[in-house]
Amino acid sequence: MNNKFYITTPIYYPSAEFHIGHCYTTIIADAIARYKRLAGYDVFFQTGTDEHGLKIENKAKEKGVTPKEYVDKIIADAKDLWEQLGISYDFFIRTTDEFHVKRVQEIFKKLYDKGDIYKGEYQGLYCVPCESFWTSSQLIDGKCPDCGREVGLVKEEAYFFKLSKYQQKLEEFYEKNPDFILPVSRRNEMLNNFIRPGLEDLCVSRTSFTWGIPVSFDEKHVIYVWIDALTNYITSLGYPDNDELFKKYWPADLHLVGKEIVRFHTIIWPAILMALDIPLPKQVFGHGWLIIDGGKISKSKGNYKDPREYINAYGVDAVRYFALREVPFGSDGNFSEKALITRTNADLCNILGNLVSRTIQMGIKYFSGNIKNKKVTESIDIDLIDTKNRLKSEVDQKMRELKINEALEIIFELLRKCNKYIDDTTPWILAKDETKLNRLETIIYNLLDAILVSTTLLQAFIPSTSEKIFASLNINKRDFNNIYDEVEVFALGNEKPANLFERIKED
Ligand code: ME8
Repeated sequence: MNNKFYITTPIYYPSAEFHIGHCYTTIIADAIARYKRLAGYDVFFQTGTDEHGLKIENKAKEKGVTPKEYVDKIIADAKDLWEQLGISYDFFIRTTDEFHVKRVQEIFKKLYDKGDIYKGEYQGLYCVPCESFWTSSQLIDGKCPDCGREVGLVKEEAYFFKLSKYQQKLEEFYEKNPDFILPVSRRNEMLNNFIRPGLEDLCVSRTSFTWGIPVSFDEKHVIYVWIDALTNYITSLGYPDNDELFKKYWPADLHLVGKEIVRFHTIIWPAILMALDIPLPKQVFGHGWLIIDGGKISKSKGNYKDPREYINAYGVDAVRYFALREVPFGSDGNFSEKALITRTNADLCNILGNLVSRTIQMGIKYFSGNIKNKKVTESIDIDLIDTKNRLKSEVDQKMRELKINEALEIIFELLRKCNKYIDDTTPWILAKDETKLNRLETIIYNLLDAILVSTTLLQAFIPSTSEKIFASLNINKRDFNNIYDEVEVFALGNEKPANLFERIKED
């Protein structure tokens, strides 16, 4: 059985410290990676940084340091952020890594030898902060459509990749692989707005800056961003000179990217791979943006806080949960501290935290922490038990469709039902009647059982909270293999559980 799963985030520009938008993609990739690991897959989860280019060269100059010194500092900071967020990446690639530099040069040479890269002259409108060339029709009011700044006319000798040659092959690939791009709307956009109108050859080298990977056979050229950056997904696996990991993990199962770089991942990247004669990734998911006050969170606009401030104030799982739950995956959504607080209070504190603490406290108070299923079942239990029994397969289905927020919604639906079940069965009244103790124990057992199944799933999304719940239940961590194994006796011990989430003041 081939049960590997290779998932990637974009490699981010370390031009400034990372913001909540970068956390968004990375948290989601992490949750998917963890989910697959719990399901028994051999997962390779990669993230990293895209370190070359004029923008970083300029930033370093401003600071009076070398580009490498400049990025090193930001990358150390990024790694600290990922650690604080519990990002379980298997590999962090830097485009300045020596192996990457060497392999990119080999790939470039391969494409050149094949005739898919040739020398020509480039002329275009260039936006320095975005490192993007634009055609005049793409400009908005004569300015860069991404950041709204001035663009300048640039003319230089350059190498080109024969993207036009792959137009038809790309169309055929899209036809045969309807799930290649998700959501479907982005697939249609790529086909109708870019591929069908015709693809132009792509400029893949520059002479206007030096902070990049030199073309090995023509050193005044540096390899321009897309061949340098996109190839990170294969150089990390050893391509082209070492095929051990490459054989094992390629093709990628899922490239997660923001919607603004879907085009690069679904047109340019597949064409490069076709030219190299290697298989295409199975899927590219283009997600929406977190927006602040109607605009994209942006390093150049500086309209954000360091994500660690949110982690310190509200806990890592509040931030993770918000990223995973708040916005339908694929759409744009609003980010604000207020929304983060509201979401944390409503779900993590009122539903999850409250349920776990009430249930465990009742278990301790009424049964000294030892709860067995006395099987005094009533009809009111059926819905709860059925929902719990269906939970895993329903969440699986949502995760297959990458409807991450809906996966969490279903888990929280069960937790909400548990809270209602407590209100409806009124354990505190049963506890006063000696003859009802077996019924009471069954109720607590059902609650603990539902919490256990939910927590097993929640590990992928909010791992540190899940760990605390396992500890309170006094049960070893489970994975999806044994998620429904029956617990004979819950032996909770006698310690009052720590509060999972404190209610945050909303003003
Ligand atoms: O594009 N909301 O790097 P980058 C959601 N180096 N996601 C956001 C976001 C927001 N407001 N802001 C950023 C690059 N992101 C290239 C990629 S890949 C071979 C090269 C996330 O630092 C989102 O995933 O600009 C987006 O695609 C990525 O960060 C862009 O990061």
